[in-house]
Amino acid sequence: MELISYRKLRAIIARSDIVLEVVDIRNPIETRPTYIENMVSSMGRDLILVLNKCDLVPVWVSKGWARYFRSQGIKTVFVSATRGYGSKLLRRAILEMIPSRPAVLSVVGYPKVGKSSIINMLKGKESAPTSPIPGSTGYTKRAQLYKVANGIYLIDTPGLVLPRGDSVEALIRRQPVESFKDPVPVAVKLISYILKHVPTAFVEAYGIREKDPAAILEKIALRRGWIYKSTKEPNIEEAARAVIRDYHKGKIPFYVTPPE
Ligand SMILES: Nc1nc2c(ncn2[C@@H]2O[C@H](COP(=O)(O)OP(=O)(O)OP(=O)(O)O)[C@@H](O)[C@H]2O)c(=O)[nH]1
Ligand SMILES: [Mg+2]
Repeated sequence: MELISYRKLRAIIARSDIVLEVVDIRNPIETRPTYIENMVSSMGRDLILVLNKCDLVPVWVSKGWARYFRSQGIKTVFVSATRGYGSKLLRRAILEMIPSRPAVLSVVGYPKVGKSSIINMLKGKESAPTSPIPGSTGYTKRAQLYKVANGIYLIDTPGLVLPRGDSVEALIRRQPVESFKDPVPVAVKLISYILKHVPTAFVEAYGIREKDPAAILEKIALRRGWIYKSTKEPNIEEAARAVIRDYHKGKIPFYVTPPE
């Protein structure tokens, strides 16, 4: 899976008047590449933080996160790129900030936060290819320029390299679901993480009341008839991949609560 190199990223930011930093509003802290903010300000560029996928969280969560980032002095807008919510506000924020036309903005963020979808929303047309899970057909492989309005150009970019270490978001966004040697420990970690924040998530998503991640995976496998032929045991690896995919697709209710 191709991500953007540090060198290319710097070159793109150098070309941009404004950088749109996109994060997944379900988990803004873990999907926020803070080093971009430092890079952008050290290069004298302006930044707008775009909290995307707000259709997946309650309104008070979106408002709480927006307040949190604004209180840190960051220009922040929350949107749903696929539903078009917040598109006017984002457009207005861009128009207020651009020095003159033509203006070039780059859209950066970790894989699958919805960078290409935001370009499509602003353009009002499906122009930039998108995809539901990391590395699947339609993910962004190289930087590309799109005209979204008269004299306003946006550069779509591949996902940023994720931090080393094993934060849940880094684990699941770093590589395609199919390429995990063993998806089970990753899914177990993801399930525990989701349950910690939304205890009813798996009841709501799958009608499964179990609280133990391994038991949840077994239930999903049995229910879908995923059984290892040799041992007749539930195929929890397949279930693990399904849970990771469903998380990417927003099928599992999940959000981190904003600080008071
Ligand atoms: N529910 C919901 N899904 C969204 C939203 N924005 C994007 N998506 C979905 O999230 C997935 C990823 O969107 P992309 O636009 O491909 O994300 P990206 O950041 O360009 O991904 P890469 O190019 O792989 O880094 C797609 O399945 C989109 O339909 C949103 O506001 N709400
Ligand atoms: Mg993309």
